[in-house]
Amino acid sequence: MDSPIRPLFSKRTQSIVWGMQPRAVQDMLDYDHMCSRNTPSVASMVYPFTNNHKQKFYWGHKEILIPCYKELDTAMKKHPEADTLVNFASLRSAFDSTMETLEYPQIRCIAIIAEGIPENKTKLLIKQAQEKEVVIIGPATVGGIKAGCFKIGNTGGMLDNILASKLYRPGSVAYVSRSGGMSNELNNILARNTNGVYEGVAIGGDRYPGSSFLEHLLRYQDTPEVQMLVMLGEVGGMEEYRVCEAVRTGRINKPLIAWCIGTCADMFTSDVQFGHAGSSANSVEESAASKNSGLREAGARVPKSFDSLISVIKEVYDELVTTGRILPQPEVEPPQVPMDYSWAQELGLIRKPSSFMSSICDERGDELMYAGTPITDIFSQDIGIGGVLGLLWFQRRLPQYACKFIEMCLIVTADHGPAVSGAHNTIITARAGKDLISSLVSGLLTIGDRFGGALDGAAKQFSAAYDGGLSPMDFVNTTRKEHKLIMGIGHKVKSLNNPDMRVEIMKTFVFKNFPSTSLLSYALEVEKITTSKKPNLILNVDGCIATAFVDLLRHCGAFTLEEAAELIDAGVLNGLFVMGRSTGLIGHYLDQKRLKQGLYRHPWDDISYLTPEDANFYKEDS
Ligand code: Q5B
Repeated sequence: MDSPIRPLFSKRTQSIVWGMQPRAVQDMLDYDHMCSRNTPSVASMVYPFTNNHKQKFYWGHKEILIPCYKELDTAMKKHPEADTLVNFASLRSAFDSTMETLEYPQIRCIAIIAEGIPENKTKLLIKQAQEKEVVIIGPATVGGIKAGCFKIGNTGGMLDNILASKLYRPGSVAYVSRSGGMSNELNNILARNTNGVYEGVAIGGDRYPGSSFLEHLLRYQDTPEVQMLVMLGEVGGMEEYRVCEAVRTGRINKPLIAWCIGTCADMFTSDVQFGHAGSSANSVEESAASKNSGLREAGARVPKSFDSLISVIKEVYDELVTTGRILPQPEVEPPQVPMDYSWAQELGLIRKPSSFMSSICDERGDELMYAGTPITDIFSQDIGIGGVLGLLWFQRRLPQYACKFIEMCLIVTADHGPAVSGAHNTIITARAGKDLISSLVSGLLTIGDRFGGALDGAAKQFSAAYDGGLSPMDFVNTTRKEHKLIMGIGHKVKSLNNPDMRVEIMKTFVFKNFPSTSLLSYALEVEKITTSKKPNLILNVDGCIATAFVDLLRHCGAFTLEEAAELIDAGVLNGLFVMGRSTGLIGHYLDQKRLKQGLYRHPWDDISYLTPEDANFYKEDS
């Protein structure tokens, strides 16, 4: 008599995983924990596109490091105890990596997950594996599972499924199927109607599977703990007839429940190709109906339809229990595997206060959203940069004239020549060899009460005066008495005689389009008084934009008066100048680079070098 076929897996089986598959490795380790294994079933990983390193995984509640090697050879030498290879290589590299693996005698089983490996290459693999007495599971498979011992990759699905199918401890039923999906179905059926799965293998959906139904059934036949066999065949191929022969001759004498899927193919007038590459009948013998008849005649228990498969399984199992061949064991709860935080959160089982809150932009979904508006709408509705600013700064869809006004603000503040504080700093920084961001920031840092950053102050001062009922004259007098400057008034070079065209353009637009211009009009009354004292004390670009913007916030209908006040308090108006002027400052940086300007040094003749005594004189004088 032949010696019995050795089991493929045990509780000590260790594997090498080919491919960067951290999720599958974690699944295998979680399964190990559930099965109370002492050693991880993954000894190492191999990934040619990396350097040798270690990766962190959970081992129950603890964390462990699993090595990942660039070369298969290193993995084999470092882990001589590993006898299984779980090959996640793509269809392009699965052949080469499997062939390479077959060179190592320590390997007894290779699971090939990839789908689409050319059939001629699979045939070569099979030939080589047979010569080396290596069992190949796959290609085009999820793999297999030996309950309580070892699981290949993603077999069995998620942990709750494995738990529900009681795959953490052995039952008495071993099965072989083609598809991973049907294996899951069998895991479930067997857990509900028998004492569960002992081992299950999905040989894969290709026309030439690396191992056959018969090979696995013979191993189950020779495994004393297995009392009952299940085979789920398919339309296509002749493999199932080899099983018929083994049943007929008595090589298989344990009860075998068998069903070939695809009987519906007979209802079609033409040949049908089902989902798997191998699931199409090229002759009557290859049809599911013919194979089911053959199996029935040989002595297998074949249901009338897939629907009655469950009742036949139950019937056979009950017979085995009644005759004492199977002694159902009391159930023992498996150790709990902690749930991953992200999964628990997705299931709504846990909650935690978030560290951040954000309400203007959401990039998580299919489409980027600005304040709830998808980016495609922003373009299809052509809301422009003014509209985008409205969404991101105010969370509002602003009326068109408001969007236009914002764009005009950005245009008029974009630049005002190289002499102003911001541009000057940017230029000096660029010439000192610094990068764009440093040069830009250096320019931006000059923006404040005196230069470009008078908008917020102007908005607050003018609003307070206007809302407090001060006449323009009283306002000017009060600020003078308080020794305060009026923000938004005055310019270094612009004056009544040299009007600032930017201000003229803005005023014209505002008076034409805004529903109310009360604060801007008030500011212009103030300007009449200040310019009567000095012609350069005009309502400057900051003051014009600021007062017009308050009018906009208060009267465009998108904000309450409180919201408008809150926005002004938050400093939104200086943001307009910052955003606009960034354009010019970047321009100055690029200009300096283009002009290849060297390090700047200020000329001595432009600096008054004072003695400390002179300085004190100035101090006392002021
Ligand atoms: N006096 C802008 O000063 C400037 C007065 C005032 C009452 C005032 C000054 C000022 C408020 C801040 C402001 C934005 C520093 C300006 C901008 C962007 C820019 C820049 C560009 C661009 C100009 C002379 C006399 C004194 C003062 C009195 C001056 N301002 N009184 N309220 N606001 N304004 N900043 O010419 O009696 O002789 O002692 O601080 O709005 O930054 O292009 O350059 O796009 O880049 O140096 O347009 O007005 O005048 O300080 O020597 O004062 O006028 O009290 O009176 P000046 P000062 P007195 S737009």
